[in-house]
Amino acid sequence: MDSSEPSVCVCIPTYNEAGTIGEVISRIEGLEGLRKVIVVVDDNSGDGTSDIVRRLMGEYGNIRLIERGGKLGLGSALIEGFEEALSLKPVPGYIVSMDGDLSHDPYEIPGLVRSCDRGALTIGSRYVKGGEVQGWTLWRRAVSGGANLLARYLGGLPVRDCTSGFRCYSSDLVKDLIGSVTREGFDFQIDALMNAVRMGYQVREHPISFRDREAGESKLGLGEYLNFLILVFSRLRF
Ligand SMILES: Nc1nc2c(ncn2[C@@H]2O[C@H](COP(=O)(O)OP(=O)(O)OP(=O)(O)O)[C@@H](O)[C@H]2O)c(=O)[nH]1
Ligand SMILES: [Mg+2]
Repeated sequence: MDSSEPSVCVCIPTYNEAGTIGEVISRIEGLEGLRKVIVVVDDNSGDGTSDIVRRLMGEYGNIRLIERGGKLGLGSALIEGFEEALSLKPVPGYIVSMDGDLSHDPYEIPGLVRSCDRGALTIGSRYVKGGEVQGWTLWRRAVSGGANLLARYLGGLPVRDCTSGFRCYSSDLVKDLIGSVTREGFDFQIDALMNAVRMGYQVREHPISFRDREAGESKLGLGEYLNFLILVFSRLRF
């Protein structure tokens, strides 16, 4: 192992991602030029997601699995993953968050990490030049586009893809976020971004190609949309 390579902890929240989590982990393990630890935070998935992760733990020595009793929310899973990342010795320089459904391609992690070298947070962005979304219906595009317009203009965020969950954080920023982020669902992404900007951390965007999930089901329900609206309107910036 080359100690001059950047060290990264990849945090993956999972809820019923048995169809894809194995491939996500294998692709991460295949990445070269990074020292890697993978933390999966699984909320008692009924489809055997954690069994797949446990089997891979026997194959690779760098995987940790946090198992929680029930579905407690994407944001709270990420916070637990981040706490685990910060407890590693030595603490990794970078912490990546990503979905376990292959919408985020692990091959894009090195690009995100390189970009984060020049800031504290790099967002894997679908809405900057070179970024794209594959496979979404017009409705899904409109919802995502609308949410990002609201977050950008009402929330005052200087970012095109505020809702992306594919991100690379410096671990210094994560230490500060753990004490300040309060949202436990999908609105965690906006809350974390708002806090990073408010604390003066530099945020960059790096283009990614996002693919609609091919297996499993979306966990993004009506309640998550409502929580998003409440958060954006509660922190209006004109
Ligand atoms: N541990 C945990 N993981 C969750 C929870 N909710 C969602 N996830 C995971 O968070 C990631 C993002 O959720 P998705 O359902 O893919 O949400 P999305 O990417 O906005 O929507 P689709 O890709 O269209 O399904 C996936 O890996 C989910 O399995 C939760 O309550 N707990
Ligand atoms: Mg997804």
